[in-house]
Amino acid sequence: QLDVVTFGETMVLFNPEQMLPLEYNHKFTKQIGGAESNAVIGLQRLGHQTGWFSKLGDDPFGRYIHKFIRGEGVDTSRCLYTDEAPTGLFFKEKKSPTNMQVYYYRKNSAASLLSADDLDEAYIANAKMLHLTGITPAISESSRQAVFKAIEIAKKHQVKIVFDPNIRYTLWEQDEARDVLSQMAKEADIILPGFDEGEFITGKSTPEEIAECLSPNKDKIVIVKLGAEGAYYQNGTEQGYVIGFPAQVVDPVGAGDGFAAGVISGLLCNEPIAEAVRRGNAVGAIVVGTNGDVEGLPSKEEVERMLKGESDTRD
Ligand code: KDG
Repeated sequence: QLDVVTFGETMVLFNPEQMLPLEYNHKFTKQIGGAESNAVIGLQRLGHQTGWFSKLGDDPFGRYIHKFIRGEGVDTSRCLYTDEAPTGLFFKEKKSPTNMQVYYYRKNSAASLLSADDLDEAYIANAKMLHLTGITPAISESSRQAVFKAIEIAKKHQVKIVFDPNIRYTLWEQDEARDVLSQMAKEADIILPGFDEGEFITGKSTPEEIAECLSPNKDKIVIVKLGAEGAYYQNGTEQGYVIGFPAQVVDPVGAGDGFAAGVISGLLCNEPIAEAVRRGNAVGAIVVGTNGDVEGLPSKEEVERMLKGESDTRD
């Protein structure tokens, strides 16, 4: 049995070697990034069994992504290929340490052809948790349908749904995004919004109000990420703040996926919620120290050292 199954678009990332405007950058490092695969690669490194699938282009970039993720130990047996569209790409642009932007080349990509018919019900039914992000419903109508079909399957088989909004404002209209993300949040058991995302979805302006609005009956776990400050959590019986770890930020992209991996890992190990959130904070703080979306995801031992305050063992 897999602990966590996820699906969604993973792209080849071209990461510039120099801190320059993109048009003046001549050298790039080829890496990968995708919120869903980032999260399960993180979980795999923390010792869990996970599965990821997507529709990849039948091209060298598709094969590169597949091999990379499989190489991390993630089960990719349900991964599909198409020759009807190419694998999506994205580029980062770092003009200065605090000025970072992302350029997507993913419109009509292979992953956007993913549809509800591509889901293997038994595969999802057999997992403990289904991890979904708000990126998948934004990339195409058919992948949005796949998301809602997956939710139906998870509900039918009592698979817990973890929802990380991961809002990408460049991919869809705001009203449409709010509507779809609210529907996903209603169906989820565990919701992991960033503070701004929680504000966007609920219209509320404090972590407490956001959590209350997303789970008025307190039947869900809601964890509102507060960046460097840490996070606020609410479940059926407890709520509170967990302070973050000091971090040296080299590349903030992927921090939220690392946080999700840490929290889910803690919950899978039946840790008290505040401990699981602390684990999420630790993974997030470690991930931002590495230039890439997945390369810095830590091993279990590395996280334990951070949790014990042995920060000198870093780098
Ligand atoms: O959360 C990190 C992701 O943003 C990145 O890896 C790429 O999936 C991606 C996206 O849609 O931006």
